[in-house]
Amino acid sequence: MKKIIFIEPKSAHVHVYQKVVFPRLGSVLLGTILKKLGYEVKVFIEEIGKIDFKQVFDSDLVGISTITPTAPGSYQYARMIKDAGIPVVMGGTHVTFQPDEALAYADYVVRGEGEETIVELVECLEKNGDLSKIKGLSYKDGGKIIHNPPREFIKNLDDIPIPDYSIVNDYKKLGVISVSTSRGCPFNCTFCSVPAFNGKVFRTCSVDRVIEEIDTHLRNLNMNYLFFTDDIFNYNKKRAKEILKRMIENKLTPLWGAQVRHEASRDEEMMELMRKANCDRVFVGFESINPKTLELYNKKECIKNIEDAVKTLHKYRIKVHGMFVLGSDEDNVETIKKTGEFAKKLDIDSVQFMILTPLPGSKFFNSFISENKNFITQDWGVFDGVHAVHQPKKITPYELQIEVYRITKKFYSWASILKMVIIGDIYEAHIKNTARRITKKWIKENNNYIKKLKDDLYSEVKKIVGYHISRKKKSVTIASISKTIDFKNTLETFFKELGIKIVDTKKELANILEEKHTFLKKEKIKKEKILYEYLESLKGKVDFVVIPIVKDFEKYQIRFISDINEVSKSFKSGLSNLPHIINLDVDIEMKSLRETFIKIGLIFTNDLNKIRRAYLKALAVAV
Ligand code: B12
Repeated sequence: MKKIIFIEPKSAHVHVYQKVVFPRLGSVLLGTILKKLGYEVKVFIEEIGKIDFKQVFDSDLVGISTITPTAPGSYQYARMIKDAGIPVVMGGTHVTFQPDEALAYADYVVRGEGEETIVELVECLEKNGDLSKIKGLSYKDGGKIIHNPPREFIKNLDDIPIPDYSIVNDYKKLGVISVSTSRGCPFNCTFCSVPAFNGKVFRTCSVDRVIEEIDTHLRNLNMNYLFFTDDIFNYNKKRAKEILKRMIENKLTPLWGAQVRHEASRDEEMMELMRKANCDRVFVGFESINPKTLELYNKKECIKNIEDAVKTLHKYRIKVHGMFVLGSDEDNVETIKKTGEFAKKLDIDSVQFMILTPLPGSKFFNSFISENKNFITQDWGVFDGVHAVHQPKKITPYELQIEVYRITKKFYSWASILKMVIIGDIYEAHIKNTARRITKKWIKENNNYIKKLKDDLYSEVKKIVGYHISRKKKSVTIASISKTIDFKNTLETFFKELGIKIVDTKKELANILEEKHTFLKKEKIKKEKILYEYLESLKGKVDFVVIPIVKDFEKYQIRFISDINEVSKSFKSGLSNLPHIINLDVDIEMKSLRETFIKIGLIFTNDLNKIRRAYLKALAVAV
């Protein structure tokens, strides 16, 4: 075993960071460790430049670093390289939580931190040793998948060498250099994979080590920006201040950015030091302005925290990159619109309005799986925080996608760019313009995806009427047959708000259902005749018979539903001018009620705003 190649594949889709390429540290670190052990190592970061597959196919082992949105591309490369007879090992956040899936493409999966595991694996392969001894390794033995026990977290991060970026192909193209000074996050946000991957203990390397690393990179690399990859750079305030003081003392002050929580801004000395150390901006996970969503995310933050943090950071001339995660079960179109307005009002410098995504490793993902919820797509490539991949409670995926795109486009408007030019902040104008262009490119490239979301939403219309229905049809009757749940008022309010005429046919219906037992026993022909006569009696008076379907229906009610739908189909309601049947699933737990109303509303109008207003009015009646 002599030549080892690492690959960090790129995302399949445009994302807001496309123009500021910087690697995750995984491949560089592992490559550095193996180079120190005498192996010939090369790292290809695909976002930087093309992978030289000649070198890849000439190597003895290939390591592929994977996060969820880059999994499809990673698996393709793994299969291709493995088929060429070269052993493939995968690592990184995604495969750590999906090892079985990855072993369908690769020979080995390193779960969790890879520094020690990769060394043991390489040495074991060289001497054809016993793989079962290697902690944190998953592999196949005679077709059977083996997961060795997990490896403990590395306690002292000073044991990890300073990443040698010169092993990265075209490393000179790297403008931004990542430096990791800690691992682990004591917080537990439900959408984040970090607590499960790096643990909740805040593990650090020494301040000396941090300063040595910054100094090394500044001397060896033509970097113009340093990004601290710590999940919370300021978690240990005393230590963070020590790092900043040493950076200032040693004049190691390139432009830099770091991820912090709002609490950082409460410490004016910290602010002062960050200013003096030439901090360009902080990346802050504000996540939401909806208190209920912040609670759902377990974010331990309130809106005032966000406002105060932005004001203080700006006071110290530190820019703010605000990261928001939209689309929780407590979010609706209004909260999304308000988030966009909030970010503009607070004059946040740059933003990422991301869409809540069930990422493997996150609590949200685990609850999704345990509650048997369905993803909208199985394509990990769109689990990138920019595509709607799940169905929240209070907004349809199509609306979520469109509204997030709208506030992003609005935030990075020409006016916002012009404002930067007028105040002479060309750097910021450039960032906003780049984001505007990426957003434009994204919408163009993802037209089909959005069309699919729209089709899903309009699918009900097609399912119900099967063909385009004239919007002239404007009257319904509500065949409410449930003895326990009266949904009539809610529905009537909804349809009235949409300007739909409601015809009362309670009496006709009651007549049919009165003799429920006989209805059950009656021969098919007789029953069809009764139901046909009922629909016939509504001809010209009613365009749709809306039947609210609730879970606790008795047998005869279920039979009634299937029979009347049968009759309606067999007499092709549309053609025979008999009223159409609309089966309306009334999910009292409100899991998908909103989606049902939106879909029904779309039968009568394309105006989603109007349907939303009607739904909210109807809801007020229901609760
Ligand atoms: C830097 C960073 C970025 C950068 C660079 C991203 C890039 N080049 O892909 C930027 C800001 C651009 C970014 C963007 C995004 N990111 Co990001 N990012 C990070 C961050 C903060 C640090 C990564 C890092 O260097 N870690 C430190 C090193 C040491 O860890 P590592 O790279 O994982 O490597 C270790 C192990 O994983 C393993 N390993 C890794 N690779 C390999 C390969 C082999 C062969 C082996 C054996 C082992 C191995 O061993 C390594 C050493 O222990 C992590 C959070 C974190 N704490 O890791 C999030 C993180 C990776 N990002 C994440 C996400 C979701 C995104 C986005 C999709 C959404 C967003 N947040 O905007 C985008 C889009 C990125 C894309 N490519 O599509 C998630 C991924 C979760 C998942 N299930 O995949 C993370 C974990 C954050 C989170 N909150 O969950 N990100």
